Amino acid sequence: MSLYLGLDLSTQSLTGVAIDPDRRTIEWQGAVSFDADLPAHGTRAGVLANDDPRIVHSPPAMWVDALQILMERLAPAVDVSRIRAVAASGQQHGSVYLSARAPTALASLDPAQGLRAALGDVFTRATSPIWQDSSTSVECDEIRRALGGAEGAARATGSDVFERFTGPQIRRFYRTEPAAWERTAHVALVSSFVTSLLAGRLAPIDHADGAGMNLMDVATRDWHAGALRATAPDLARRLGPLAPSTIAIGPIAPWFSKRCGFAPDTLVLAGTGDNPSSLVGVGLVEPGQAAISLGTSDTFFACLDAPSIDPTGQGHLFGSPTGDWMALLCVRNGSLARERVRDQFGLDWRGFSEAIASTPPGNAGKVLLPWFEPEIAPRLAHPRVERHGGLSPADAAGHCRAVVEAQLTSIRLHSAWIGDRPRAIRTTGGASANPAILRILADVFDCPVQRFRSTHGAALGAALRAHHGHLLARGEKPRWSEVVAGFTDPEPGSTIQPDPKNRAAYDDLADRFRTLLRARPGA
Ligand code: ADP
Ligand code: XUL
Repeated sequence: MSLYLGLDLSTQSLTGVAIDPDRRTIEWQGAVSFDADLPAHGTRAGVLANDDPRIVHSPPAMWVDALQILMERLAPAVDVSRIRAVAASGQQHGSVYLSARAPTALASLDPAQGLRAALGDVFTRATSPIWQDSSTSVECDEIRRALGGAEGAARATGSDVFERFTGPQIRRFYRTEPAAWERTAHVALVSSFVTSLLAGRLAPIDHADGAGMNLMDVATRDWHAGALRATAPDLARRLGPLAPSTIAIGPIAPWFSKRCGFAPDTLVLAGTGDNPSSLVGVGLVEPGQAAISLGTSDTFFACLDAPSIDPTGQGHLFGSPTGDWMALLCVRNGSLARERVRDQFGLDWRGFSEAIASTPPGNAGKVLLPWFEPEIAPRLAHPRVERHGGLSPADAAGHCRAVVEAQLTSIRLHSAWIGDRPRAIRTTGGASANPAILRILADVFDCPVQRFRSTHGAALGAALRAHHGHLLARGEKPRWSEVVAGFTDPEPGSTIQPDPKNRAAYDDLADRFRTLLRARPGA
């Protein structure tokens, strides 16, 4: 009967998932690929080329176009009038800069026009820095100093100051383009921007995604006065208030009801980050379990009932949409590094998986350091690609295994602060469809790996949040465990058990990796 729609605006695509909670079914899944469906915007893997490899931006106008296309694909496939609520998630940290015209433009989107034309020119910055950007080291140093060093920054905002986080990105914009900053009346995150389009009004940034900005005080869940001061003048006004992830923003904008057939009272919920949304989408609504998302970035995360920060300064504390906390480790060289190795040897995913299967666990000692781009965890300002243990440049199968073993071993080492070795790891993201990768994951972590019906954990999480928020708005007291039940149960018979015979090989690899990480690059 009632349907709920979840959207995820990620690095390379916009995905939608529509669910029927009564039947516990996924009624529709669809995606708009930025490169393939919107070639006019000129992105590769969702981002714009730049002469400076540290600068990674995407055009927000492309995201507006993607939303229209997704709706055009949804409308003939699903009875849109049955959708009771919509929620969105977005790649974290990326920022959208809007003029003072934005509230009026959002409130008066003309259904006779395409969404981008209806919105008009509301951007004070034509491109949005996204999470892959690493151009703000100077700004990071300044903000870190103002917050009392790396530990002070992490205690205040949940993370040391990171290049991709929104605060340093805002500071760089304010410094390098002061006139455009002056014209900027509103700064949105990707998640709050999509939500603003859906609701036809400026939507607040939620506590979960807000924790990825180096601007939110994790103790009070309000803006941190010292961080605001260290970032840019008059920032609080431009950011607007923070809000819990569960609040309703209002009914869907008439552009969507008139043009796509949504009921005018379809509720729009607050947006959140893709990782917090995935936490719900894989069912981590109670503390004590862990998950990995193998998407454009690889992220390892867990739900916490109390805030905790990484003493090594490489991990993050974000909010969970449930109101709990989330510990997260983010690896930039995820899917794109695997694709790079795959393409280097002219393989497809099947060939890549067969190559892995043809090599022994531990790769007979062959190791690849796979950081083709600057890395987030471990924190590396420059790429670092090295072959060790006799891995020859022409060894295709050795490289396929080595890139995955290196990524997952590195995640094992850098996620140790999150807690004991997990009892099971839930998986999501595009590469979680690959059993060869999941087998290595189970062995590296020496724990069972669980798979799900959908690899779109963030979009599914958004749909589940839409259902939860709709029940709340009706005055009910929904329990998260009941909202996710039936959607986030691992696929029966799909669990991959670790092979105890491989334990020693991966303990050895972890030791070797630790030593290589301590060594000077290239030594
Ligand atoms: P995002 O983080 O942008 O939402 P996705 O979760 O959609 O990304 O994952 C996209 C990535 O999934 C692609 O870049 C691709 O490398 C990877 N992928 C898709 N299918 C497979 C597969 N069978 N094996 C390994 N990786 C895959
Ligand atoms: C998390 C991070 C990425 C983005 C893109 O800190 O930077 O995972 O959210 O998915």
